[in-house]
Amino acid sequence: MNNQIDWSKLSKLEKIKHDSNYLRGTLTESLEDPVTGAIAEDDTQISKFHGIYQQHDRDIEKERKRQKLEPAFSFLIRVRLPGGIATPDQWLQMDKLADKYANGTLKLTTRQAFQLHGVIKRNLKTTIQGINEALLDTIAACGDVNRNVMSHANPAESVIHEQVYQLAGELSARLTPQTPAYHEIWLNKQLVVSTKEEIEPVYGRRYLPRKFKIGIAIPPYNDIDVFSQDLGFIAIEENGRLAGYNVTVGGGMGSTFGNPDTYPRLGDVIGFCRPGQVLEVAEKIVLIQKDYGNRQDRKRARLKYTIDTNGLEWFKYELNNRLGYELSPARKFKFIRNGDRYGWKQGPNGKWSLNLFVEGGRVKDTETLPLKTAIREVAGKVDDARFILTGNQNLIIANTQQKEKVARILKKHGVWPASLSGLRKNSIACVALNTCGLAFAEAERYLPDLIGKIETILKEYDLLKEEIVIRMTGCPNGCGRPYLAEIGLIGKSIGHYNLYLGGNKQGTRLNALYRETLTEQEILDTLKPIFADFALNKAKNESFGDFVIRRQYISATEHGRDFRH
Ligand code: SRM
Ligand code: SF4
Repeated sequence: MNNQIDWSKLSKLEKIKHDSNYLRGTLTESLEDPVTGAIAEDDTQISKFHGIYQQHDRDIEKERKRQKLEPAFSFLIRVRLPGGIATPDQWLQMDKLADKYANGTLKLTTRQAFQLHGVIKRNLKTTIQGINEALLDTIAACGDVNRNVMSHANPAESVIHEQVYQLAGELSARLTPQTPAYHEIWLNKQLVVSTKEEIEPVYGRRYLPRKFKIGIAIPPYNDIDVFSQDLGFIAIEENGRLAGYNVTVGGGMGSTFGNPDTYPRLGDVIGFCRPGQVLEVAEKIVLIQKDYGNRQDRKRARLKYTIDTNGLEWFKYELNNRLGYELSPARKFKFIRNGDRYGWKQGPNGKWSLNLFVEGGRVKDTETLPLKTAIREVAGKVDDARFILTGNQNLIIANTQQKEKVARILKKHGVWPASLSGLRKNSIACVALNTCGLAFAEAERYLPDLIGKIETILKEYDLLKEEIVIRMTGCPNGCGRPYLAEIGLIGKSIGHYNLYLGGNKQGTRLNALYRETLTEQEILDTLKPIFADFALNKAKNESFGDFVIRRQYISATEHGRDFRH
């Protein structure tokens, strides 16, 4: 088999995956090497499938180089959490691990997962074992496999929400790599596998050509940005029951400056399937991508390019063929927004949920806001609560009968009630510096300040309450889904950002480049006259993203292929 593959034609990673013996690589040896804080180069690729990225502290990289030291290596650990729900015990364990082995913070990601940053090599195994003690794992949180499955935030809202959450777990289980490597390397366990074929029935030796993402939305809320997913399911409710799901394919945000062959793209709705068909539909779509995805050029390897290269009709034909039946015609649906709904809500079961804003998804204590301490106290004292990570990097303390107790604790720490502008409430910032190796500019550490400056302008025009979706990333990879924002800011170099306008509140339209390589002052000077115009001329209930298109500041982007940086 090995000698039938012409490796010279394929991306370097294909051989690394193939030769890794189902994701073992030389990770065990790398972890034992006392000479360096890093792991072997090929292992940095394999470790991703185990939810682990090697990084280094970019704030001090020049100084370390000057001192002829190796970079300050540490690791990011991403915990897989389908549908984003943790129990109080799980929250407490993650909180403890963050203090003991990581940088003392918890990052809630845009895909409803936990991240720990700054774990050094000799603590990696203990930290993974600690995560496992809380019945959580990090398998497939990263790598060329299906990633954390997203689902509409709060299952306590209705029976349908609960069904969708269950489905997220089932999809995740069906598409999780089966190799025992994770258990062997991190948990010192030997699992019995009888035949080679059994090892990876879906993925095979080389796994997928690239990462793969699935999300499920329940209209009218699109809080998982379903059109940004490789594969999306839109729950269709009829007569109070879950009739099934519309299927979307080919969404994705990543792109590269100066490479027009790469672009963000919205998923296409290709039909409808019944609840009992979802797992099969998902698996067949993953298999099409496995067989036809581009394994030469990783920049063109996502499902969106497989579809654009071969055509949507080809894709549907291929899918129907593999299923042995056709998807039914898509049903009607309507989204009204992709943001979170803050504040207290009572579910049909009488229990309460509180959606909190977590700036940049970073749970930490600062001098003015002891957020981490406050949530730890809630987790320690409110045993019936669930902790739900939203796709907007926020947190829902959910489904509790102890509303007063939660409110008292959060008030004591000044966490809730909170007075926030409509802009800040609808903000997302990716991690970027100092940990992300791909960042050209700041995002999480900078957006809060920039928003403060924009708020001063909004106040002048009495727009502070206006809900405007703003998203910033430190590079065009799109981890904060900035191409769907009404105001998107993407880092070009330290202190410089491209400004994109014209996304909408429903997450159904890509924005477009408005101005390039702006400094902070230029961003403010550019936005100010548009806000002035908006305050004066906006139609009733018109959102900022729709307004900039109507007033021709920018033309709507019709298809990802037309998107330009
Ligand atoms: Fe992402 C790579 C962080 C959601 C598109 N992403 C990275 C890495 C791992 C950098 C790297 O490869 O070395 C970042 C680690 C930074 C750090 O220090 O933590 C990183 N991505 C994140 C997170 C933590 C951003 C956040 O602030 O929440 C999100 C983790 C989600 C999770 O729990 O799994 C995160 N990344 C996304 C999303 C949004 C989503 O999935 O809904 C996208 C856009 C959607 C998509 O995939 O198209 C996204 N990340 C990327 C890409 C571009 C992929 C592409 O098709 O080109 C990269 C780079 C790559 O894969 O080569 C990337
Ligand atoms: Fe890093 Fe770019 Fe993703 Fe931000 S968008 S976390 S800078 S890869």
